[in-house]
Amino acid sequence: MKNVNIKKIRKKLEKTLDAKRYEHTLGVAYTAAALAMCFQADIEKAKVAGLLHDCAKCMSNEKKMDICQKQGIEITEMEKKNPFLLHAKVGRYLARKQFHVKDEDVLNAILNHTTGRPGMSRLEKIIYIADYIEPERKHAPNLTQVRKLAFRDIDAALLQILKDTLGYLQNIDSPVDPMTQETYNYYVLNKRI
Ligand code: DGI
Ligand code: FE
Ligand code: FE
Repeated sequence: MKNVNIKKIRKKLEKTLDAKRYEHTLGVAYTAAALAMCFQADIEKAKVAGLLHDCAKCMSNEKKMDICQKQGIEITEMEKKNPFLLHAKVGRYLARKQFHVKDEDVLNAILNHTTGRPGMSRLEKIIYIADYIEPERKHAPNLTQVRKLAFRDIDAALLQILKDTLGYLQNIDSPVDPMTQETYNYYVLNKRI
């Protein structure tokens, strides 16, 4: 990837993210790289997308909303009520503007890492899954099985994570973003796409 210096990205993130988020970020980057090796995806893109997926996570809600307003990024009703969801959209924006990422697949992987989307690319699936299974994650249901499954059957792992995420959100009575529901519905019907 041209214009992208992984070391520089890491240094910058170490300054802007809190310690816990930075550790999570490194975990996602090397888990994504391992998944890319396993499924013959671009390892460098996996690392960059993994590093940058949460680059807007430690920004205040006000700042995220402000960036969206100034940049003409649409804020949905769901995002207005749950502004943390915006870290994906704002993350994509920062990846392009501050980290000079031009690759659309990497930018999409950042944009869709929280809710997923119907018809995800290989790289988008890798980041979505790596975010869920990276070594620092401790509390997700079925984590041991999903970690093993991810390296054997990426699509089965994706569906399991979507299912467990919806179950978790229902359990804690948290509103479900229409995109999260749509993604699940899509992959239940299209198990191997
Ligand atoms: O940023 P991270 O914590 O690393 O991971 P993430 O961006 O995937 O966010 C994880 C949280 O997002 C997890 O607790 C599940 C939640 N989430 C995913 N889809 C939805 C959602 N939360 C709400 N309220 N609605 C959703 O549709
Ligand atoms: Fe995130
Ligand atoms: Fe994350």
